[in-house]
Amino acid sequence: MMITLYQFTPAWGIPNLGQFNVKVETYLRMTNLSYKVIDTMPLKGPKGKLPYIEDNGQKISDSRFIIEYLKQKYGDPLDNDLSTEQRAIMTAMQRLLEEHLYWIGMYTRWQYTNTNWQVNKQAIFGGMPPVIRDIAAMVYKRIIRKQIYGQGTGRHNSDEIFHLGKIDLDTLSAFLAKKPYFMGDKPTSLDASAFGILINTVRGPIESPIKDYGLSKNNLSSYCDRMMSDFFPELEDATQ
Ligand SMILES: N[C@@H](CCC(=O)N[C@@H](CS)C(=O)NCC(=O)O)C(=O)O
Repeated sequence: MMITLYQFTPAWGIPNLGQFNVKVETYLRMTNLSYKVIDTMPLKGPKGKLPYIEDNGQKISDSRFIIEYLKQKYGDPLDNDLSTEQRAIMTAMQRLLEEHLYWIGMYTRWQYTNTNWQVNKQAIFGGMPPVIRDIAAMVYKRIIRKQIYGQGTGRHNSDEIFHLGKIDLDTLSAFLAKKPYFMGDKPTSLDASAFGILINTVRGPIESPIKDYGLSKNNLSSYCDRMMSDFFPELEDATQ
């Protein structure tokens, strides 16, 4: 039986507007696992978030548990020869990407400018009938803004938020340095996570100082191109 990946309908010429959806789909492609995709919305998921997968009748939610499951069930060709120290660095980097830089992206989309909000709204809710779409978007916007505030990012002003985001990008750029992938010459699961967040930061139509800053980091920008041509060649032209 084939793995089913549940995620948002693709938009913006990038693999997905959901950073964690890109992460899991990239991981599936990196490990050559066969899968099919079903477009859906977060509320349908077992934990009210995307992505989730279904495999052999079992539903698994959260990209971290999904990847753990896939490693256990289908082997771990990407990370199995890494040292304990390398694994420690990967976990720390993953947390920087997924638990910090991610929220700056969320602020940028849902709160920073009305233009970004309209673009975001269209991508997420555009497939719904008009009145329902507007109500769902309004309700969801309040929920997400509360999340951004609850996490803490939403308590700062935009200059402060982007200042913190730039430190993340400096860190990622310095750590990547001249390597093709974050842990060296070969892709690892950290690249699935990094690509999910970075492609959503520097490509696509969401404009912000953090996008400009990411684009000014040549190694991060060419990293996105490299990952795109390695794992999503069918989309390569759309993002140039
Ligand atoms: N820790 C989760 C995060 C998943 C997540 O935040 N997904 C977003 C879309 S990419 C979502 O479904 N948000 C909807 C919500 O928070 O209501 C993971 O690694 O999968």
